[in-house]
Amino acid sequence: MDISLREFRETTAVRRLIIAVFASGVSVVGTSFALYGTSKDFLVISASRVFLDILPGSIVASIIWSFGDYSLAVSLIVFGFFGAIATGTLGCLGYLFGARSVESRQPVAGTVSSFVLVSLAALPVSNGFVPVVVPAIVGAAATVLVLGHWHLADEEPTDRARRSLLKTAAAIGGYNAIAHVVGVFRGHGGGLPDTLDNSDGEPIQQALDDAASKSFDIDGMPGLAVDIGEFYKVDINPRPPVVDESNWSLSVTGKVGTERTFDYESIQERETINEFQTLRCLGDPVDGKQIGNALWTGTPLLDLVDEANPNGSHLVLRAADDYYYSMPIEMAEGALLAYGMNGETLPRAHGFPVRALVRSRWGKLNVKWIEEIEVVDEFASGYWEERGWDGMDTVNTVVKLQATNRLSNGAVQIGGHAYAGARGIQEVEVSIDGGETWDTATLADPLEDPDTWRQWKYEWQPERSSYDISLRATDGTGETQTRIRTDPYPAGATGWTRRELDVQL
Ligand SMILES: Nc1nc2c(c(=O)[nH]1)N[C@H]1C(S)=C(S)[C@@H](COP(=O)(O)O)O[C@H]1N2
Ligand SMILES: [Mo]
Repeated sequence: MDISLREFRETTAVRRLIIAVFASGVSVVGTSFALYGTSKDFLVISASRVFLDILPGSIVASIIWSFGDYSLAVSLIVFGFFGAIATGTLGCLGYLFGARSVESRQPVAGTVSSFVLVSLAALPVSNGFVPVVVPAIVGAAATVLVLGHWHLADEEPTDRARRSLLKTAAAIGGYNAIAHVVGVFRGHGGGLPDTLDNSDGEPIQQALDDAASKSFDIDGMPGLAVDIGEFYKVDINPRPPVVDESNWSLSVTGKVGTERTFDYESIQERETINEFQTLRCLGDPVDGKQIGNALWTGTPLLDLVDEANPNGSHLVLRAADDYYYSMPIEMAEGALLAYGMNGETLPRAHGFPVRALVRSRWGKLNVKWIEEIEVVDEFASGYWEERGWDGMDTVNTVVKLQATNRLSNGAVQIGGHAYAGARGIQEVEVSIDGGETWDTATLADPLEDPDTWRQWKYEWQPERSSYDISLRATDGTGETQTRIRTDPYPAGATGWTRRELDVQL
């Protein structure tokens, strides 16, 4: 009798502890989410960043590059779940430790100690002290609400005690549900202003129409201008930072005669350039999909720098998510500060309010959510360079095989885009017999802007049921791609594109 009563008390105690761990941890994470949305101050975001930073660069890259739109949400939930368990466990341990080390006022001592332990543990993975304070206070409050009557577990639990525990748990759950909704709302950042001035929208429409008319009509293949929804994204965070354009500004700092600051409106009032530019990620394999081309609306980047009278040799572009890249000033020749994409306000995922676009280089230099351009004396590295990547050169030549179709006349049709930065594409060659013989593909008319990809297609009547396809391009300088295949890490993928194609005869 005595033993079973003790067991009963112990299971109640364990249950209460589990509820307390969840209530405490979820309240920390939920409060942080409600306060900061998916900005870098959100503990789950800052912790995931610290976590990614201790992994080797190539692994970080593959994690980041495999974050599709859905895995982004999933990764947040997974990180959030484990974060809640960890902080909840610490919060409860802190409480018990505090409560047991004093004779009276145990709930007060427990709460304080819970707060202190959670704050200390969260500090190394948070973006400063401020983002920790309120979540840790709320977490400690949830902990004392559940554990505050801990001694109840030493007595026979009454129905009243059980009911009040359930009520407390429900209230904390309700609070966190609301916090979650607030966080989701903040994370989306609301709608974007319709700021792209379309009064001289003619050139934008003309350019998009021109791209559409030059594009081959091939099933399943993107046009020369990729739709915003289809455009690849690479982001070091699971969610893009939400930047409020009315508080945003871009400053030119460092080795300058006079520091300059530009707000969103003043950037748009400057000389306007509408220009296609292709982006390709340094981590994109030969057969990968991290490439796209869009019409960007913006203003020349170096004009802003010039107005500050620079007297250094390099620039460091810095962003709201602490991403940065430095480069020699000459490399930014022709670079844009873009606020429009395919005739729309630059989407948050692609850098709203303003991003940099640097010609002919790997995608990583096109700093999104840019906030500062610092003039310095020497190369000052960049986010991926710090992680072992090495790709400040112009892009490697690549051929993408993006569509394989069967036409109504029985022919096999293949097509895609080839890209070599501003070198341009002179020729794409196709081999359907594993590289024995080569034929030239048909090229679509090029876009007029320098750093853009080119469309190719090739058709033949099949006689076998299997084809070993190889593709290689020759850039505008007459250089044909090397056959040697290398991985993207560290300096960008090289080699010909190959694909086995089975055909129904
Ligand atoms: N601020 C910031 N800029 C950034 C990145 C980032 O994570 N943060 N990713 C870079 C990388 S690696 C690439 S390939 C391009 C991708 O641009 P997109 O997402 O618009 O396609 O943005 C670059 N600019
Ligand atoms: Mo990239």
